[in-house]
Amino acid sequence: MAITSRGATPAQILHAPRAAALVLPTRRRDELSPDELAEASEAFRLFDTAGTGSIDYLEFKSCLRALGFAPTREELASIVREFDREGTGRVTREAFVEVCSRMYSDRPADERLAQAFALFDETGSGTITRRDLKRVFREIGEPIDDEECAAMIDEFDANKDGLIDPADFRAVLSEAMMSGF
Ligand SMILES: [Ca+2]
Repeated sequence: MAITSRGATPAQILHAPRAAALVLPTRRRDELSPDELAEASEAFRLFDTAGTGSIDYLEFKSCLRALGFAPTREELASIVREFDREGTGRVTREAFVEVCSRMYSDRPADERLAQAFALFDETGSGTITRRDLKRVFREIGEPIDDEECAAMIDEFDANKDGLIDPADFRAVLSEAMMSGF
C-alpha cells in the first residue's frame, strides 16, 4: 500500500528517523569521551618514552594497535601525509588525539546501531513491531496514531512483513543521518 494513501506526509515519515536518532546514543563526530581521551593519552604517553610530545611513525602505528585499531598501510600513510605536513616523520600528541577521535567515531557504528535497535525492540524479538514504535514515540513525548505508525513501518519495511528488522533499521538511521539528525 502506498504511504500517501494513508495520508502520511513526508514530514511524518521523517519522524521515524528522527525518533531513531533521538534514542541513538549520541556522539558528536570527532569528539572523544573522557574515557577514550584518557585511553588515547595513556597510549601516547607509553610510546612517547622520551616525553617529547611526539611519536614516530612506528610508535604511532603501535599506539593505534594498542588501542585496538588496525589501520591499513594505506590509511596510515594517508594519516601521516595529512598530519605531518612538515615531513618531520613524527606525530604530535594533538594530531594523535585527532586521529583517535576519528577512529573512535567510526568504530562503534554497529554497536550504536545495536544499542538503538534494542531500545525499540524491548522484548528482544529481533524485530521492531508497531507496538514498539508507538511505545518509543510515546516515550520521547511525540505520540503517534496507528495510521502514522503503519506509514512509518511501511516506509522502511523492505520485505513487507510489517516489522522493522535490523537491516530496515539501518536504513532508517541512514535517513536520519542524511536529514541531519
Ligand atoms: Ca521487515
